[in-house]
Amino acid sequence: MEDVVSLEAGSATAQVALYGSTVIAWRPKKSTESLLFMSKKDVAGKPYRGGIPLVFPLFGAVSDHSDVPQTLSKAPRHGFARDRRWKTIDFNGDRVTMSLTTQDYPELRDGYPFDFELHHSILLTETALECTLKVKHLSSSQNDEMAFHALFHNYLALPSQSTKVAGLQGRSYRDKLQGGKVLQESQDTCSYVEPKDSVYLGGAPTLRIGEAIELKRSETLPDTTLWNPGKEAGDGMSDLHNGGWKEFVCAEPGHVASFVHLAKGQEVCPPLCASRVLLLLGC
Ligand code: TA6
Repeated sequence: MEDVVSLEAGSATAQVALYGSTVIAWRPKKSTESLLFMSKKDVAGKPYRGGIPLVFPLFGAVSDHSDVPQTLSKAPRHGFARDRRWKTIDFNGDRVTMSLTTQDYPELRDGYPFDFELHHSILLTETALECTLKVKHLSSSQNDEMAFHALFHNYLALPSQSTKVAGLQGRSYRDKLQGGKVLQESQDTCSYVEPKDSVYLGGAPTLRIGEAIELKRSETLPDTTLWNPGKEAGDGMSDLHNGGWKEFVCAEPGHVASFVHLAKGQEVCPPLCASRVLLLLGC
């Protein structure tokens, strides 16, 4: 069975790895390079350092949060979704849907006591990449209410280190580099001569990264994490090539400031759309 599904839409292409259902490349029309950063250093058995890893059911580590339910107390850092081989359940040239279920991985119930199905659908058009994550809490579950975080951990390739991320001015954010202190964003956020690890709270803003990428999302993904490790942390990462920290910004729409709670038989479907605004490029 192939490990990567290739999508085409006109002259646009994308690749989605079955491992983690991770989008590992996206070339909108007229792009010669992928707009997603991928580390040149691969470490076997570790989730991709790049592309669009899926974070589910926990963002960060248990110790990062004061409100972690008992059912999530054993969840690994950033959850298990990015660290399992998903199954392709539908494919049609420009779109693919992959699933991750407790039916395929019953052992997941040991650390996360629910019956659930995740469906990750990726739709490619000539100028956009739309990722939709559907979370279904199955009626057969042993627990009534399933709690989770969900986030698309986008690694966006930076054309230059002066690239700005626009759209967060005036918003409140939790600065993880200052112990989670809540601050107010005073400017369009520049990248990335300084490390940054900030969770912007609520609002589902549309962001613009540089002059080519517009990042939209649904109301069900109201929070936004911006992250770049900076030189010291970046040079210490075993799965990041030398200087790789200068080549990306992570702009991550998610529901991570609080947990989503799903009753048995319920589902939620938060789409993320990273679109390329061609008119800005005069295309
Ligand atoms: O999304 C930002 C963040 O939570 C940072 O704190 C940093 O740890 C990053 O994720 C990468 O996490 P990972 O587990 O993939 O190394």
